[in-house]
Amino acid sequence: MIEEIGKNPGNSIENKGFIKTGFASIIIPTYNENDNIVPLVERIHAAIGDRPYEILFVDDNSRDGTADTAAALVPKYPVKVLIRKNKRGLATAIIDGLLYSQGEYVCVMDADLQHPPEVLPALFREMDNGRDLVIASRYVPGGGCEGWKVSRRIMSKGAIALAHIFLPDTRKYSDPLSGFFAFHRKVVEKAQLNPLGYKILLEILLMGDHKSVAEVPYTFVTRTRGESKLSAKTQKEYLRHLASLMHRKGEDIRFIKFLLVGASGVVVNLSAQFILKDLANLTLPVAVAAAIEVSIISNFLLNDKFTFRDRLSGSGSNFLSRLFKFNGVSLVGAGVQYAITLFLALAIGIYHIPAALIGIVIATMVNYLVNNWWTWK
Ligand SMILES: Nc1nc2c(ncn2[C@@H]2O[C@H](COP(=O)(O)OP(=O)(O)OP(=O)(O)O)[C@@H](O)[C@H]2O)c(=O)[nH]1
Ligand SMILES: [Mg+2]
Repeated sequence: MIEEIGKNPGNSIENKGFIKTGFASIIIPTYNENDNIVPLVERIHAAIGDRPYEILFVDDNSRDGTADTAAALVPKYPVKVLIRKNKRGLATAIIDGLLYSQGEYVCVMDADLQHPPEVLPALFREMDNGRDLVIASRYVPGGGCEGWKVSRRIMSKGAIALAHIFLPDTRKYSDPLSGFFAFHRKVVEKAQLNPLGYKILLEILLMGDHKSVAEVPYTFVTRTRGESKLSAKTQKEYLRHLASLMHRKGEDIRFIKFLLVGASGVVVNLSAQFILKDLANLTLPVAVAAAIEVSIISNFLLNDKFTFRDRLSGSGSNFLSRLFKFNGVSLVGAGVQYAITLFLALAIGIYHIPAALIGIVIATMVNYLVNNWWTWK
């Protein structure tokens, strides 16, 4: 009744059995959730209606009897219990659940009733309407978080903002970090999933193959039984997961390209200044200003053709509007560099060369982030 599962090297999702059409597999990771199991299964059963389904608990060897409580429900409900003896984390528990599940449709939710099972019909309705991934979202109109302190709200919104900034493909979704979602199995069939920590949806959104995604609102309610497993480690894992996804999506290479273009701009700037001042005999103020503009335009053209080429379709903006935006951002960047350099040198007393270097680094980051977010959105 309880199946012990070993290590899954490479996070394989090649299924162990026969896939049933129209069938829903609800995968629930558990760690010390004993008191939540019975009400959770009863509420899922009541909410799901006529749809054939199974519930897979993937338990990381809880010490409070979670697996036994779940196994005791097997005679009455379509429940499977998988145990992993060495605790290996939430996201990989979902992957292991996938491996042993049989449904064409897969739903992921927490065990602690913070994800109300009564939302399941809305998720499956969207799936029936042809969506291949449906997110239960806290941040679309009608959704919310019950009883969260300001600090938890800031953490949640901050984590989403990081994803939106550094992984631009997530910008379409208001809750890419939700732990409650449903998807068609084909979305992940060929995906190379390598998640870390909690945010399996982020991994599926970025590495899966989906064409139509919907968000339906829900309210994340307060946990009434059991304890939260969120910790500082979870937050660090999230940052490492972000970095790993940035690498796999080529976002780190994009930043390196932007730096290379910036370096080429220095050469263009100095060459143009030499030509305009020494060969064309313009006055110095005119030559300096014109050379700066020439390098901004050259940087723009290179970034447009090289760094952000993949963003040109569907960005909604035309060439001239991107050029104006890039010009504006470059001038703001120069202002940032100017202000930081003077502040560090005059107010803090740092020698002006390292002060300028810090100014350049910060201004480059600002330029990159704003252009990434706005010019080539
Ligand atoms: N298998 C497995 N499940 C886990 C692990 N850590 C957490 N879970 C389960 O994942 C779900 C979410 O964990 P929670 O601690 O509730 O995290 P949260 O909902 O983001 O945080 P809270 O609002 O504080 O409860 C629950 O069903 C947990 O039992 C783990 O290491 N392994
Ligand atoms: Mg929880």
